[in-house]
Amino acid sequence: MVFIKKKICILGLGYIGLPTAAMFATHGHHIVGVDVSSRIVDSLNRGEITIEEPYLDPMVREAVSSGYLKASTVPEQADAYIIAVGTPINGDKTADLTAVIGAAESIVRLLKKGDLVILESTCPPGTVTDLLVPILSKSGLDIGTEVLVAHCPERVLPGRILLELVENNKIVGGVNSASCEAVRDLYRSFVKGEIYLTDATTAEMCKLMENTYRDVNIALANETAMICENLGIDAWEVIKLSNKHPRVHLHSPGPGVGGHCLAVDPWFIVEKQPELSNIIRLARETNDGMPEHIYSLVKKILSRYSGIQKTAVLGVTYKPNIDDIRESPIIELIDILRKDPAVTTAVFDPHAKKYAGVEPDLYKAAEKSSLVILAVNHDEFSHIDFDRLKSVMSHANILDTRNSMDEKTLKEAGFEYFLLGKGKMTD
Ligand code: SAJ
Repeated sequence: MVFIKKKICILGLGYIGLPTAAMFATHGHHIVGVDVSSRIVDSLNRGEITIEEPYLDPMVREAVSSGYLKASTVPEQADAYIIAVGTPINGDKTADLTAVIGAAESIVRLLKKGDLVILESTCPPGTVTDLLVPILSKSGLDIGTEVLVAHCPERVLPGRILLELVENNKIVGGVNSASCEAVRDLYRSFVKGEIYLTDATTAEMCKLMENTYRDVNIALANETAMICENLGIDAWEVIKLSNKHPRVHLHSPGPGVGGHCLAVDPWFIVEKQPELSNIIRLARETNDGMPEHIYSLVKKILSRYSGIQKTAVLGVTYKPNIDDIRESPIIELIDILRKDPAVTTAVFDPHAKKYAGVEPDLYKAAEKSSLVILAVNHDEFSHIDFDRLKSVMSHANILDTRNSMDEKTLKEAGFEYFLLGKGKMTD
């Protein structure tokens, strides 16, 4: 297949827009990356990136220095427009589509016959037909014949974005089959996975259901953890053995679900179908309750000592080895701990540069503490010097919320080891 090189305007240079821009640019398309933040635009034009993602840095540098990728705060006329702006959640758990509306409106005057408009941002079902198409129609062009439109949800995992952009299967939900085919041909320039064609609302719902499926399963794992704690058994053993069944795949419990995807997307379904979304809502609430549950474990462990006790939280990001702190349940946990006058809390995270108040060093954070809480299983935390750690702590207790530490090693080093989901924490 011969790929026709296009000029593509990518609106939104965040976790999805920037890697997508770099990918298209290194496959011979001319890319104008657009962001409302002049800080992001200026650093990109210098070939520098503002997010942490494996392999992204050299790819962006190559794309910028070759002249195929440039950034701007205003969109330019192009053959295709990809909207990859954020869709945050409002306080009432509805989708905030302000950035999608802004991006769509900013390209209306640029549209011409034959252009493609692709929405990658995750949106409530019906957004393309009820919101995007009416805005684009203001161009006076016929949507579906003169301008081709599709929802093409991003499905890549932070930490593996560049790999998954290429390898993952993709869903293209067009307003008609001409839109589906044109958008498929564009993504074929780098996507090696299957590309499935469907309608826009189905594509929107697929994206939301994928993350909802995971969120509901994690809620089930978290509920299992709390039940097993009360039963005095080990949830991790229950999960490991249950997963020996060929049709069972229990997920892992943890201190909650973070990130801009799982913690947000299920609400976009609840928003549209509140009366039918009971399991989805309950799963969200269960996962949102995990920081409070971890706090209750902390209190049990610390109740053995009198006076104000210090805790040290290891990790702030929403998952390991990335710098993303969006919707991180650990921030919620730290806030809960800091509201307790009987507890002081220090924090260490080698990745979370955007979180204020992080100690520069793990052992400094743990100084005079009675409990270290392993909140995120960053690779760095698998090389802790436990003898040194114990020597700086007031009481050698560790609460592992990820099942990522070796109980035997810790016990040999003189620690009391507590694990989320395992047995009764203390008598
Ligand atoms: N988590 C658990 N237990 C588990 C798995 C995850 O507590 O068994 C927690 C993690 O600690 C984290 C959260 O869930 O806080 C989400 O992490 P994740 O790795 O499951 O997913 P995300 O949010 O980084 O990326 C998801 C992915 N969706 C699916 O796997 C269905 C990704 O493919 C999507 O592209 C992305 O959302 C997105 O952008 O929507």
